[in-house]
Amino acid sequence: MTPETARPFIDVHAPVAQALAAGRPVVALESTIITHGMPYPDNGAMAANVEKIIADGGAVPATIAVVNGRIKIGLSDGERESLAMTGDAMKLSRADLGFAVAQGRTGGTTVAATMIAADMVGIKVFATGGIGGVHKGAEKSFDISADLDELARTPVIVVSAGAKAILDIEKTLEVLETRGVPVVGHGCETMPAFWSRQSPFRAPLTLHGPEDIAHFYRTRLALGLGGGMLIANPVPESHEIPAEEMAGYIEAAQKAAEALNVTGKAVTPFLLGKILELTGGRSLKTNIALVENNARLAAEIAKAL
Ligand code: PSU
Ligand code: MN
Repeated sequence: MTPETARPFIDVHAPVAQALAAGRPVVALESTIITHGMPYPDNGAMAANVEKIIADGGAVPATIAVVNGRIKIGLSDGERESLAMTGDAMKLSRADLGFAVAQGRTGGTTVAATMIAADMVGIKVFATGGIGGVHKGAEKSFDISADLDELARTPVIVVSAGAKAILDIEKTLEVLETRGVPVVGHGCETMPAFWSRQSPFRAPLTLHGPEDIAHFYRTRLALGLGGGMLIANPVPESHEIPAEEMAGYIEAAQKAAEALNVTGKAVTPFLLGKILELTGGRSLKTNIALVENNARLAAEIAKAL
């Protein structure tokens, strides 16, 4: 739960505040995907378009970020566009969200930090592309995203296209199970892998449609089980890049990261950038399509709640 003492640090954009006060559906959006996940100007165009999809779907979009130390729940068009152009934004997770506020810094919020901020104002649904997870080679590097812990503790529904295929999906699923996070395939029995509709792993749970997802969320709440849940929504077939094809690009990107000794927070942005390069921009088109697809579903879930 969020302490009242957080309020003075938060700016809720007027349309979001009105919707929350009236109990109308709101969908949160992350901003690391804007600041670190995609190049300019595609990032800004994607962010604007995803907001529009949510609005067209009958919910109010709330893109979350930290701007000059203020936690922003919903951005104006100008704020969103200048965030897209910022070259030196921080990448903020639970560990550094408070630092950015204390130091008056600007940063994109990851899945973890976006969940925290959404929960502070009572937003229950959040759309993203892919969550962070257990990186390949984590048994050596210990690189496990804080997104997984956040899913275990913060009661927000995260709509994703699964875990990025640059991760170890099997270990990511294991950690989520250990931490008690339900992982729900939306209309699929197989866990999707971000750019691809299929991974070699089964989706732990399957539900069909926003009504059943909303009902499951309410039931968990009533049972006092705590924490969030992950919805894995496969990328539309028309935009999929088959897993066999992605595997080569991912391996090459991983090799490049190792050769350049890329570690810590830089790993995910580096791999995404490298894969974009290797696919000649095709991975970016797929990334945009799957975020849009998730935004559509998230709006439906927010309405069902
Ligand atoms: N999805 C994308 N691009 C991204 C991310 C997700 O398509 O850049 C971001 C999310 O914000 C996610 C973060 O929370 O990557 C995970 O980073 P890390 O592995 O360092 O925790
Ligand atoms: Mn990491």
